[in-house]
Amino acid sequence: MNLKLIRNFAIISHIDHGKSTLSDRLMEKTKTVSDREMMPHLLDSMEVEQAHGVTVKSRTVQNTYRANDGQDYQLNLIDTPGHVDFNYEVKKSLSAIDGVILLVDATQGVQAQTVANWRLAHELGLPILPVLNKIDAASAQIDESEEQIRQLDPALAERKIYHISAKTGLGIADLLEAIVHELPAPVGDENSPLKALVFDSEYDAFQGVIAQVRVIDGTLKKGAALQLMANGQKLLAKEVGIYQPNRLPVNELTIGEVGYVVTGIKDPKQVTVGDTLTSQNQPTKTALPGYQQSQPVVYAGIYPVDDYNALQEALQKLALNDTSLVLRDEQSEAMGPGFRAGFLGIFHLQIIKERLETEFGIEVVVTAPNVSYRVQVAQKGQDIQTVTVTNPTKFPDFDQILTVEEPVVKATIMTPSDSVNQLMKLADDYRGVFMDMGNQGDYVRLVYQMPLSEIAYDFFNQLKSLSHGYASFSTEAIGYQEADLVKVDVQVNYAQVDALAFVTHRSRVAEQTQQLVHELKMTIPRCLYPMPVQALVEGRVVARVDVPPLRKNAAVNGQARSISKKQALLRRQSANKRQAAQSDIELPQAVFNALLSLK
Ligand SMILES: Nc1nc2c(ncn2[C@@H]2O[C@H](COP(=O)(O)OP(=O)(O)OP(=O)(O)O)[C@@H](O)[C@H]2O)c(=O)[nH]1
Ligand SMILES: [Mg+2]
Repeated sequence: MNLKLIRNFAIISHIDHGKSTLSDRLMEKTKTVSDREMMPHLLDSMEVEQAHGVTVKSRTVQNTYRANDGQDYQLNLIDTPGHVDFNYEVKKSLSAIDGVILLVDATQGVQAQTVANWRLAHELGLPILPVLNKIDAASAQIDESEEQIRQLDPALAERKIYHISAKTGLGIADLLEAIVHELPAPVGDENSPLKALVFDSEYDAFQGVIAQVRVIDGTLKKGAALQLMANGQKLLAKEVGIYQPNRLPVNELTIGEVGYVVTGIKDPKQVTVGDTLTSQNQPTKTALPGYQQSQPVVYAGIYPVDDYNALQEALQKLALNDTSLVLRDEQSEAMGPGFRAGFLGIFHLQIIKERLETEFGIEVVVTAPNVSYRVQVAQKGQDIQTVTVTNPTKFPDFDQILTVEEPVVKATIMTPSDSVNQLMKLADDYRGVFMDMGNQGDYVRLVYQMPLSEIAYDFFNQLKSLSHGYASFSTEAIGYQEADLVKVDVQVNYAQVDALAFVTHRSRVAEQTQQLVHELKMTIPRCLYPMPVQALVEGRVVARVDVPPLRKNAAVNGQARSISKKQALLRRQSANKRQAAQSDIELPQAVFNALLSLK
């Protein structure tokens, strides 16, 4: 393929600004997909994506476009996710392309993830094609949105901003010409040894690991003997192909092209995303720089409801497909063997749980998520140590703790001016410290310093509901800060349940523990005897309720009995109790959901 006729680009934007709908139109106009096969959000093929109406994975599609100059261009597009929890997907995609379409919803204007994704592309020096979408909508504010785009990137000041409606197809023909003329062709050396970037991968039950690649130099031929440079893993290119958007085998991928290789490797751990693929006989000298591992934001325990091995296998395959998922083995007294997993946010956690269920048919219990803490501990006769804690059960004993630090972020909220007061109150409620405020077009920009643990859970939902969906929000880590945090232990029937422990701010303890024990009263499966549920902080019980028994308590049911009979009953009951304290308590997911709903 002539390099000059190839365009590799990604579509980036804030969530819901219409990337997947635009991809639909581009595939339709270039006849990559027939009318019969076409359906809205064709690239959001995962069940979880359809259920939530959001893109979770980047998808690559090769289209052929006959331009007005009469030539056939190969347009490799990547549709990326807009949700902040899947930002790592955007980062990976950007390393495989030569330019981006920056899509802005004209009814919303520039939003937090527009800025964040623009910055990613800008830092890589990628050419940017600005496009305004949804101009068919009655509430479209075309001039204001254009102004915001020009403010965001002064380099776009003189450039034409394309106006489209991804829904009706308006302006798509012009956009296709703009892609050909305004975005650059790839560069590379055809005669150099093969160098290809593995920018994503997936697991196929029959074919093993399938690597998504972008050929940088040389040619990738079917049947070639290849090797991965990071671990020296050798492989045979059993099949090479392109996405249209389903896999379509071809004989070779030439420089600048984007496609896939069936590696035949069965162990998902052998292939890392960001690695360089080269030829065994004639390897390239230098590897590509690879990716930085993403840093998890929240952690949670994942435990199988029945089969541990099936869960382990499924998680390894998922981690191959989603490299921002970080896994470690974990053993819980209450739940048995399982995993400690790190996620980029709560939505990410929810999606992984749902993918385990829909794609692998595995039911799991997920514990309440937490952030990581830095704890200074002093033990008798030992030096002061700082430990990082990502699991509340590993939180040091309170009498050894000197200080506890939690991660804090700089949170930037963009909101229409009529919601400012409510959002400032919201930020206060979530322990936010006001830093700055300013205007950006019609929007007000609020900057707060906030503990990560406060915003990781339902802050985003609250923000959306208070601003009727208009406010947006982005964060930037700024380090750790000391806070008065304590660990809350939970005992059910006098037995400590490690998987229910959590860490919280001391000022929240009274309210949260009351709420928790009452939630647990409703969710813990009942037994034949009353079971106390208690929350403890620093060894003291701070809240307690009894889970009522399935049958009546004979000793207190108001019947007239002799006192000695009552005493005999009570003795028997307390003997039951002691026996029960050692017995297993079943913990369904509902019990952990009670922890999640704490305010
Ligand atoms: N009126 C109008 N609605 C549009 C247009 N383009 C997209 N939409 C709607 O906007 C919503 C979001 O569109 P998507 O294509 O899923 O947005 P996205 O950017 O892919 O979203 P994420 O992948 O989750 O970030 C859908 O309900 C679309 O029907 C448009 O041009 N006009
Ligand atoms: Mg999408």
